[in-house]
Amino acid sequence: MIKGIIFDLDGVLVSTDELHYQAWKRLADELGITAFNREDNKRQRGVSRMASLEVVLEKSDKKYTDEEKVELADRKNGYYVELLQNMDDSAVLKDVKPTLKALKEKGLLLAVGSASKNAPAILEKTGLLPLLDKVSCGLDTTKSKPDPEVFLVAAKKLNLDPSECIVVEDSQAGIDAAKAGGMKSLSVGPFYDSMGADYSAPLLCDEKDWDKIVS
Ligand code: B16
Ligand code: MG
Repeated sequence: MIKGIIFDLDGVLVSTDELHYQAWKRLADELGITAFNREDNKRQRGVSRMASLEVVLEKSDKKYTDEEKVELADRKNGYYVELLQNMDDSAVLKDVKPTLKALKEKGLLLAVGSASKNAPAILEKTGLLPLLDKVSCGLDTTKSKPDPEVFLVAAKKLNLDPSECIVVEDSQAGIDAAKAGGMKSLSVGPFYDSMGADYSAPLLCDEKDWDKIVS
């Protein structure tokens, strides 16, 4: 029986995916990597900052040292954090707040499982933090999705077995991570019907669908 729901953050609860793209694009342009595009950006969804940087650099002939890569990732994060400054609850995706409240009222435990080290700041700025029981994010983990670590930490923080949790995700890496962790999965977002999840829906499901999923 499902007792807990673990939500990915970017692309599931809030729309920060465009801000990530703009920050990576700014860095890519500075490095003269003009071929970096939205198609590449799809592969950056849900994966860590350093793994996302590799997606940008694979279009460059230049080889960067590990030290240089850390500087580049920090620089991109600076641009991203700049873009986050103006963020407020308008960044929360449609129906998210009423859905979280309704799920809470059904007695379900709710957590975030996000690769982002900026997750706590984003949750604070958007007013989502009080609606969640626990947060597991890039600050708690060393391995990037599709490794299940971030979701296993979330389940542990909720005091639940992985088999009692369902993960809601917008990225293939996240759906693969849920499966690797022994959890059920629901895929949402623009690529929802092609990720091989247990359940799929373009947006967070309505109440009727949730009743089926958690029963
Ligand atoms: P940061 P999620 C992920 O968040 C993003 O989808 C991904 O594009 C980003 O690289 C990753 O967080 C790390 O974010 O640079 O802020 O630590 O989808 O797992 O909520
Ligand atoms: Mg995501």
